[in-house]
Amino acid sequence: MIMHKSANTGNAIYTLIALLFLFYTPTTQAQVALDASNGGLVILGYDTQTCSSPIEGALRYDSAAKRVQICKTSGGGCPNIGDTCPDGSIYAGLSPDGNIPMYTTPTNAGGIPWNNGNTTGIVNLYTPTTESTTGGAASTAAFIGVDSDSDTGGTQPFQAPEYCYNLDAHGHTDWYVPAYDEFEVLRDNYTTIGGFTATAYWTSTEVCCDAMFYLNIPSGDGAGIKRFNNQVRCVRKSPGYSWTNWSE
Ligand SMILES: [Ca+2]
Ligand SMILES: [Ca+2]
Repeated sequence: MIMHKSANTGNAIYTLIALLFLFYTPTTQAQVALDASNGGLVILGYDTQTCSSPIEGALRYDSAAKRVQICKTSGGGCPNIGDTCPDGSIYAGLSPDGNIPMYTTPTNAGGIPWNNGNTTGIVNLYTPTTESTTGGAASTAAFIGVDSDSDTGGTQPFQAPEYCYNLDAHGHTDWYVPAYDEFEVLRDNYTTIGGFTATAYWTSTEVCCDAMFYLNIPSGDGAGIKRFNNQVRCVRKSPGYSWTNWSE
């Protein structure tokens, strides 16, 4: 009898555990779509939901910051190359590394040396990141905080990459010097984008001989010695859609 009762108790516990699993639904991954039949679709999601054009207007709960966010276009209103976007930047075309929309400032930054203007103590990085012809953001960042003049005590800046890296314009701080292939996208439509002058522009693609590649408007290129003053035109990339805090 005692053995029999014990077996029954064990079965009851197993049944209870099974029921707990059956009714337990994790909430952190939940995605709920509510179809409002008279127009509009409301999508509710949690942290893992990706913001993209098919779900523009969707709401997401940011569980870490405990706030609701809305998926909306960040580059809307400027679909054609040369269009001025609502934030005041210019749509420049699709990036060569994945067709991501690129935006540029309406005007040049000015003539700036790549290094600190120094003729000696030239510093070269020569890494796959800085020699990339498509990864301007990473290449620009690689020069930030690095000493550009090994003959002078202390740390001297790389002026051109520092300018774009530190630029706070049109509500964005993720500007960089375009790499070779990225600047070619701008050059292909330089008259439509506007603001260019017929001269040499820095790219963030490092080349031999203590130099960075430059591209000329309207054509041509070369290896620009780092102390030269070349024009700079900062760019940034944005997929066009992002999660924005509900209150903003
Ligand atoms: Ca130094
Ligand atoms: Ca920055």
